[in-house]
Amino acid sequence: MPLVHFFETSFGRTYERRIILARVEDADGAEGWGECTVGESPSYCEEWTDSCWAALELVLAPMVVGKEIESAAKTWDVMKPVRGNRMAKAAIETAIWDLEAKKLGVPLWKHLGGTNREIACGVSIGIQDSVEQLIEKIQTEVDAGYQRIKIKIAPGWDYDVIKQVRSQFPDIKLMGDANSAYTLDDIDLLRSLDEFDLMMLEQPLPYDDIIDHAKLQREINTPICLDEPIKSPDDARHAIELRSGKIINLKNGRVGGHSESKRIEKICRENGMPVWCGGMLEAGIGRAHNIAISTLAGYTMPGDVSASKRYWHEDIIEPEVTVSANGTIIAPDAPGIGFEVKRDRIDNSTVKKWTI
Ligand code: OSB
Ligand code: MG
Repeated sequence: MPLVHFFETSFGRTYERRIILARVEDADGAEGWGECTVGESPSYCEEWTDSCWAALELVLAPMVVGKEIESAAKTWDVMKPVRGNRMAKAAIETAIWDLEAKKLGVPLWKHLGGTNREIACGVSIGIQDSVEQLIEKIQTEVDAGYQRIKIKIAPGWDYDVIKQVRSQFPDIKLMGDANSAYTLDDIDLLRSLDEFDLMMLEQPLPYDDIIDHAKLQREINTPICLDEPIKSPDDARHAIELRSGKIINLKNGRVGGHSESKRIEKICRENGMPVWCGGMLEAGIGRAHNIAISTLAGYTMPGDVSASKRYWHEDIIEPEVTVSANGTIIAPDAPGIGFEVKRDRIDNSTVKKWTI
């Protein structure tokens, strides 16, 4: 699926997405849908589209299909013998949650334990060809009502860019996401960003680090938000104990699905660590799952969950995800993910299909 506009991070540009969807069916013929939120190359994390396809086809689907699973919440345990591969696991795991909620006739957000039906939304804006373009894009999103603006940063697209953005938009909730583009050697530059009153600085240091982030957090005032390194409840606990940051961007795919997100949300809520739901340029099914999980009480900050039309000319769900004028999304009340899956739209874009 081609993106409406390319998305550039410190690790590169994405023009179109190759997305794996998982459809599960139980013995009664009930169905559920999940989306593998992995990237096309192993640059955000070790997993990528083709590693997930292999993991799903050769290991995970054969492990789950035909099993009696007491509840969706137990799916994680069935796949536990497999290490890592969390984004692949999440495709199946979230599909089974959708199936279970549909069978029970309840909206997924309620079934997951959500309490806050109207979720707060922010946007993530990639690196642009010019600062003028970036400022134009920010203006569009501020006008649309989004509650906070995240801009991608990287060496050469940091201090001066943020300075210009800040002077144009002195009062918005603004943050930067470096996707691991810096090291502790850049501490002076990272400290200099303190003057812009950023809501947070997301993942400045290496993707697997929580030690140097703790050192950095002691040296700067801007709250650090961790993304890439938090893959499990233990990772979240360790980051809290080490004070590696003050906020967590909690991505369903990165942690292996809804059950693990729920466990991390609980640990963070009990320890006063705010979380928000991150995005991976999802199509509608992944987006719908993000909306559902964002309704949990610990998700106290605006997430990267935004309208379908920012990404797609035509999404794969109906209705498409829309955002209110105050930058919120209301979780749907229909059973399961609460959106219709557009089978024709999916079939027309499908290049490979495998059934077990
Ligand atoms: O680091 O949050 C990130 C997209 C792809 C990979 C990593 C990230 C992102 C985003 C986009 O920031 C969030 C979205 O709008 O889906
Ligand atoms: Mg990030």
